[in-house]
Amino acid sequence: DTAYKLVLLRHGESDWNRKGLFTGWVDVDLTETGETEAARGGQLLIDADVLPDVLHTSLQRRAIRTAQLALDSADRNWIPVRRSWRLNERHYGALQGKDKAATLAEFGEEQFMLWRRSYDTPPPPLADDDEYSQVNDAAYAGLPDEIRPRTECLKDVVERMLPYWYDAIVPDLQAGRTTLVAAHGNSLRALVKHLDGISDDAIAGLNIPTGIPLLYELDADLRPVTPGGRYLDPEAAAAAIEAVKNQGRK
Ligand code: DG2
Repeated sequence: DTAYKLVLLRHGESDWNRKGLFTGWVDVDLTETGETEAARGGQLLIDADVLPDVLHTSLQRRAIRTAQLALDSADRNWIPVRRSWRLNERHYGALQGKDKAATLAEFGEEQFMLWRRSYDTPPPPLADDDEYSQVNDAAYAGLPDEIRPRTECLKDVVERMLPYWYDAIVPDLQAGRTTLVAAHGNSLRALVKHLDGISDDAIAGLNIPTGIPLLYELDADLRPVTPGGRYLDPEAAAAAIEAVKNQGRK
């Protein structure tokens, strides 16, 4: 039996998704395509009659703006919002700002996929003086230096995301609120891994498309009623998942 409704939404296409660059914590904006995807995401919420009562986002503009555009088209601009660095994209370390295709060509398939999809191999750390470092970003000024990431693997993301899940999101669900989480490819992979109990190996094969709401109906124990949830546009999701999988390849 469904007790709770949770909607996961990866931001729409970003400038760097379009350009094929590793993004991570770099605060890039949406493309026009991304804006359209986001607004359509809101329409899909209306069509499925899944209207969010509360929103959680990362601190990154591509997720924040996607949620705004989706809620605007769903006529739910007014719902309360909480944001946390714990929903940020995985910090991509020294890969931030690098071209995915060029990285694949330089390091080869195995290393490339190890960095993109292995559970516990982080890319090399990003230097604090790198132009794509966030160490001096005002958004993270409140974070103690020792927990401010310089690189992360998915395991690191699971570990920093779960406290926010339990402390901030679960209480909203338990209060009966339909809860929208607007975040990123890898921070949502971390959450889906937890929800569906996916193994460290199998999570490598899971990809999240941009801009298509993924509805999880959860039972009273917060277990998915349908494993994997349900994309509100399954056909578009299937095509977009293939595109994410093949990033960096011509
Ligand atoms: C992408 C994910 O994150 O890239 O950081 O480049 O969801 O914020 O666009 P997002 C990035 P992959 O791990 O799929 O290469």
